Amino acid sequence: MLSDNMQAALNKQIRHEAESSQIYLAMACWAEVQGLEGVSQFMYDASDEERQHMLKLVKYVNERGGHAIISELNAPEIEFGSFKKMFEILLKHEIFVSQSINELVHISLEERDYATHNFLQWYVAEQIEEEAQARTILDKINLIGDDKGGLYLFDNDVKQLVVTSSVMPGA
Ligand code: OFO
Repeated sequence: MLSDNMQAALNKQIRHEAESSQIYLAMACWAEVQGLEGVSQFMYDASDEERQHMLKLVKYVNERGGHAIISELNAPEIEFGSFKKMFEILLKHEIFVSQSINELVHISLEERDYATHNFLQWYVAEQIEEEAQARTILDKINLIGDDKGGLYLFDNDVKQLVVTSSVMPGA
């Protein structure tokens, strides 16, 4: 059984994951309108993944005798100005989510809720991967600068990232 404190914190995370999904969906739309197919596909996939992260939490809360709360969400930004800016926002957002997961881990230890502590380890690992991926993409963008041909190659590169991660088991 979840403590009230643990349940409230997990429900807050459900909202963060749902908001992440909306943020990446807005980024997918912006990239699609700009004509960058690879980046847009990457963002559509990221949005789907975030929804899965949310659902995993929803199921967990309900399974542990709690009640997962589906709440209202903050509207995401819809204009990003540049790809660099967009991926900077993405990295910043992932760092925020990592901090929020850390806070949950902290609460699980305080509450001596070792089942939740164990459940959260998947999120800890996932956040490391997502932050690293965002940093790699930003490094590439910084290498390209304003070069149009580079941007085309970058889009193709990101498309490959999508293909690789959907082929990788458990990714
Ligand atoms: Fe849910 O992993 Fe990113 O935010």
